[in-house]
Amino acid sequence: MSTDFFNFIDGVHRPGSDGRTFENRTPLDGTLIGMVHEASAADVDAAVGAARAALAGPWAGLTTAERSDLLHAVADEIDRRSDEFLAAEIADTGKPVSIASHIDIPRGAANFRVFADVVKNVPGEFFPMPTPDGAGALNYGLRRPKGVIAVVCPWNLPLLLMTWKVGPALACGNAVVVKPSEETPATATLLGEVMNAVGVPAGVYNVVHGFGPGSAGEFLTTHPDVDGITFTGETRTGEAIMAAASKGVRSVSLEMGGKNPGIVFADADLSDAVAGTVRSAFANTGQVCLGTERVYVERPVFDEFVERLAAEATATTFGDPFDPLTQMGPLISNEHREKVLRYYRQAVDDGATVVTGGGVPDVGDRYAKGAWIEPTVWTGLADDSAVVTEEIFGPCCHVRPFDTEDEVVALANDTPYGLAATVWTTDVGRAHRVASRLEVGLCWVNSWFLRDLRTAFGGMKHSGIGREGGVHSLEFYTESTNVCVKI
Ligand code: NAD
Ligand code: 6OD
Repeated sequence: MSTDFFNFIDGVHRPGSDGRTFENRTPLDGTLIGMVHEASAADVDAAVGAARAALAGPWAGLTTAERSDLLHAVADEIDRRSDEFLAAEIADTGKPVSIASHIDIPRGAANFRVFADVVKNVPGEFFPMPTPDGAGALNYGLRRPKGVIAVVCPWNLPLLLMTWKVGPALACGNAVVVKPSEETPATATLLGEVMNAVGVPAGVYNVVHGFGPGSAGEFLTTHPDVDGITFTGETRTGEAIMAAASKGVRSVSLEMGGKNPGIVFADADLSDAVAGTVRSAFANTGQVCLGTERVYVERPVFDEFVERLAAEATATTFGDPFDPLTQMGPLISNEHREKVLRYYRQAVDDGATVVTGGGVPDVGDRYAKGAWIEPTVWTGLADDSAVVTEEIFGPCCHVRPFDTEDEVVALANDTPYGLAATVWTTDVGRAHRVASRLEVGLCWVNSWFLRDLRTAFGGMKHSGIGREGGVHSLEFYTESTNVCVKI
């Protein structure tokens, strides 16, 4: 059965005004899921107009507590319809239920709950008189919603990453226009039904479908009535969006690519380090911006680590996404698989030892047309090989030995990216010392993807601009006014 994926504008699911559609196929086996209705420039204009009008309507009249209650209702409704969200996400991405039911869908709900609570508990800024130089004045800060927020999303964790932005945006009183990835239109569309069901006013949440340049992505990010653009995706796309945002001086929040290091010291609990690296390199078929594609292992445990990591990778189970024992789904598309396989070939050309993987698994006739790929471990590449320096976004990592702490910090930082790192050690002093020297926005010690949604999330260097999470999200989703009262 095929489904239509409509735009969601002013509380109504609608086809595109010029009748254009494109196919949505599942990467599991290439079957058609349904047709996506592409938004025209006029549709994007209508969505932005609906968002602007909502800011002047009943939405603006809600107290923070009332808005917070509505967002809790959104979260509860996602939970109530979690089977539908699960089915939609699995069809779009092919990811196994073991991931989608533990990570994607529960986080979709949690992203509303956390920010609904955060905005009720933000302390305001207040400086009593006198000022430090003796003036008779008291100062306090006001915060107001930024306005119409464009939310441009990738395909790897569609509901999770969209709601990570929509949750705080709405909690702060903004209205949003979401542009989901063309690869994963389903859960953003379904969320429109949830918004209507719980009574979020029309126009507060809008969805426009389409592509980037010459399509909904460009129409939205160049629209003059958008006040801020929050984007997650590739660094090159972020650069284009930043350029678009400069016209009209709109602010941007950018969460982009990474080439994240994992560092394993010889004193680490090796079982934990192996299990953690299996997750950080291969979870979601390696399509996680925080994933580890470069692993540095202290020489005394290098051979054992590589052997144990490769054994885990070789034992990976593929297949039916609804089987709870399936560990790995396909990549998002055959086109993306071709890109990842180019790196697999490049590794061989550059002289890598392919410890395991390197190709396409046999998943049987049922899934023969899907975008399946083997988890892959390499050793022996030069530090300047493209495989070691460029983001691949597949289930693969290069493992390299190191001898000293200074050496590994220099290797880890030798990248234009600065998103995340993972350090495995039982030496507490070393853990803190190394974490403080790594040029990343997020550093995990003896864990990976352990998330507290109140903390600052984002990257430095080419990995992004700004931080989201907890009160940090308020920096982007609100404007502040300082009131100075002369006494
Ligand atoms: P992408 O940049 O190709 O696309 C992301 C979104 O931008 C899509 O909705 C796309 O249609 C839209 N888009 C593309 N060109 C545009 C343009 N010129 N103007 C406006 N919109 C445009 O990214 P992707 O392939 O969907 O996702 C994978 C990338 O995302 C990887 O690089 C990954 O590291 C990154 N990512 C980063 C984070 C993070 O939090 N830092 C999280 C997830 C993914
Ligand atoms: O956990 C999050 O909040 C988050 N933004 C995760 C990003 C994962 C990237 O693929």
